Amino acid sequence: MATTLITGGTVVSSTGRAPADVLVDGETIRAVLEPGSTLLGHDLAASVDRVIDATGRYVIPGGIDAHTHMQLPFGGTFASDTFETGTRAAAWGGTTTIVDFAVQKTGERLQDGLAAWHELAAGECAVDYGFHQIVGGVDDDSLQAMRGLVDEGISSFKLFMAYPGVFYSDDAQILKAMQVSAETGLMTMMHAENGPAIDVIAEQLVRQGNTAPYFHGIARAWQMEEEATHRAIMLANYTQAPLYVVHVSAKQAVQQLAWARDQGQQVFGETCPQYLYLSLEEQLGARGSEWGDFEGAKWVCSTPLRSREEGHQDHMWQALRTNDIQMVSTDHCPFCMKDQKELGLSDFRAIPNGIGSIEHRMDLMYQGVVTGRITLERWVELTSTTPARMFGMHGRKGVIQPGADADIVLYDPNGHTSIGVERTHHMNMDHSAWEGFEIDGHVDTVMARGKVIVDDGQYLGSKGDGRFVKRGLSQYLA
Ligand code: DUC
Ligand code: ZN
Ligand code: ZN
Repeated sequence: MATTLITGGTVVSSTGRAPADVLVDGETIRAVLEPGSTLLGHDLAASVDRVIDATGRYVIPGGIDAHTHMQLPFGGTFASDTFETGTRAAAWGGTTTIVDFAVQKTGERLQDGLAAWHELAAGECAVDYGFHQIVGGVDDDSLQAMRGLVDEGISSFKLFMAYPGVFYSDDAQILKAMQVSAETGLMTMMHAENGPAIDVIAEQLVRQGNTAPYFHGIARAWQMEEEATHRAIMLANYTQAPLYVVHVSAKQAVQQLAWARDQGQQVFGETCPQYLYLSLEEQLGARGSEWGDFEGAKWVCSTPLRSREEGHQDHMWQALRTNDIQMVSTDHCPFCMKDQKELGLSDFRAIPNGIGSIEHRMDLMYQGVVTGRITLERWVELTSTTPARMFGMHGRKGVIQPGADADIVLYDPNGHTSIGVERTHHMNMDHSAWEGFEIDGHVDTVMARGKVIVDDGQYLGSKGDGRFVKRGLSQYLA
């Protein structure tokens, strides 16, 4: 097995930073050494197969994006990134593990949905991948099948309180699924929005002629997220299920999570870069020369972008600092404007919901370090260490320590990244939701299980490098 010494860099973990050399042996990390250490010999550099000079760079554990939707069937079409294109874009952006959502549609057997997802991903991925299970039809069969998920290496499942007729579960179904969650240790992941009420509001808006993307944000009011978050918390409280609320965007929903955590409940929250940077006014309400007021369709996702005037974005950054929100994923669910978002030209309800961000999460969150919103260590914690721990991969992923997979990113704080479709863009989309964003840092080198797959602006990996990760139960639970 080839050995590599990464020398001269600053190793950053969730708890600190220090100059250190990292010795990689094959696919794993063998040692983290003080510079100049003779513990493993007097001239280690001369005895390894390759030396990587990391001078001036941060050496961090590869990013873990625990919320992606490759090829998701949604809104009459499919998310435009395949496992091949989406994971390659992830690699370019310093993400070395994803956790995607296997889909059980209503009326389908859960095991069949999972098998289909394995088939889509196997041999296609540039980086390692795991699955959560979407349970789109809670019934006796699927409740039984859920009990077998942990043995399959799938320790979490997602329910939807939104999208009636598609993925929606009612309270009775949620209660039953949460009872299985409490019994097995499976993490319940919740899309917390009151879907039936949202559908009524949306219908009324469209009837009044309010059909533009902006009204997607109006229909999915923060009250619908707060209420659903509270309901999910109470059902979890009753059943004693561990609860992880996905893509939190409303400050009132954060307050619900903080309240439940203060009561000692095992409740967690995730937000996404779009809820930290983008807004109802600036993006959903955008007008462009090509698309007019349909420009906002680029940012139609659910939960929706929120009003900056109401202060949701600032509150979300604060929640990241105070640990009221524990981690940042992307909810990567890309759709092109042409032929996909366009489906909703005359009615925002028909715009496929989703934004593509998998390539930019590490950079966008690093910019939070530059602007003083979070510390360097918190950046690593939010984007890698906590996702690993939350979803049963800690020790193997999310840390630079002996025995862990050698998933390592060299990040240059003196580099620069200009985001845009004509510049850094490897996602399979005809636009970027992040066009024009400037980042004061750069992903220089990406190593995935010991193989350098991105270096100095070149992609060196190949499809099939990524393997399925069998996950254990959450290591965040008491
Ligand atoms: N939200 C999105 O924006 N897209 C896919 C599913 C979801 O919950
Ligand atoms: Zn969702
Ligand atoms: Zn999602």
